[in-house]
Amino acid sequence: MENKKTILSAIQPSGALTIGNYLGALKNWAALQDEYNCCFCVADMHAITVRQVPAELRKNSLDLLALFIAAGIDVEKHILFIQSQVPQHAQLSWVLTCNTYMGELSRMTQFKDKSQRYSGSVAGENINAGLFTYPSLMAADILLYQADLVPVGADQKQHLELARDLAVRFNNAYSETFKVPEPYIAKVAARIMSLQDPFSKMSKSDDNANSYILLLDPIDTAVKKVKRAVTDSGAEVKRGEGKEGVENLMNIYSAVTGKNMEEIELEFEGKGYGDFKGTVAESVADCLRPIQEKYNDLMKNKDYLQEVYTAGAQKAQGLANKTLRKVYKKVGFLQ
Ligand code: ATP
Ligand code: LTN
Repeated sequence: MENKKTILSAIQPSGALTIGNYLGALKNWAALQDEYNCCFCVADMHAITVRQVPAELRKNSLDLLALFIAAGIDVEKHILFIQSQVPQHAQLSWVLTCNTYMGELSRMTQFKDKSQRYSGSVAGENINAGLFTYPSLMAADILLYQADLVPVGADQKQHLELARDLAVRFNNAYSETFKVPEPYIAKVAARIMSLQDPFSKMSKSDDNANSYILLLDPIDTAVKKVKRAVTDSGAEVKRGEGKEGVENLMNIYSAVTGKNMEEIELEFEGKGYGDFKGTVAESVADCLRPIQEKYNDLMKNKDYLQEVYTAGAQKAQGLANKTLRKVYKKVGFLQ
């Protein structure tokens, strides 16, 4: 690989991706490809921290792989792989788990949120140890590749801080082994909010399908969802208190078109919400169309997708094994 810095990121195949995942993650990552060596991972091992239907997990994993490619990730130049096909993730994760404190994991807001959300539901019977130790596996994902930068949405910052703490802790205890990764949180579209409740994040696991736009939603469905988005009783396309719904649509429009918020306010001066929503809906449709076309093409050629993930796993294993060997030696495992 060329002497560029390395970035690593991952998405869980735990459901269909939203436009929030795309604008907050995939799209920004695709833009980093010229500058960095990239490793992108379909985090299927993270996904089983919540019980999955096996056939759906398989479908979601392949869909996600195809969407990475449809979003513009160049699989010739970079490494795109499926986590469970690179056993070093599970292997390093165990060593890191043995260096992670219970207190650190207990403070993770995602664990607190998810265990609360699932208690009382069917999934509540499965608040498992994996959901708790999830951040140690995520740290393994990152540290195996000696990543310099980890692009994630703002919601993952706490997990990344733990990965940094673990790297430093291990280096201090056993001598320099891991690079200490930096978070890379894009300012644009770092948080796309629910279309029905602009105070909560747009999330693919929301019960209300009108709250999110899926990357693979039929175009007319996506358009309808924008038009049904909550705004406020005013009429001005502006940011400000009480205008969170409008601001969220402005944010989506900005991420899709590249226009900044001031330009958007000017563009819609004197126009009502009807016009505004129509334009945003159109821009969303323009954003989704090429991705869906590419995705549909890729899904017609499953052999190609299989070649991509097989080659990806091989390349990833090569890098990951170097780090794992060092770690195993340092902790005292016989060679
Ligand atoms: P869930 O809602 O089921 O917890 P999710 O939609 O948050 O899942 P993840 O797999 O956790 O999806 O996230 C994948 C990537 O997309 C992460 O980098 C995350 O920060 C980013 N992301 C997720 N939702 C949004 C959002 N609403 N706006 C911007 N970025 C997002
Ligand atoms: N936990 C992340 C997904 C994830 C990840 C990673 C992100 C798993 N491993 C490594 C960055 C680096 C999420 O839920 N968004």
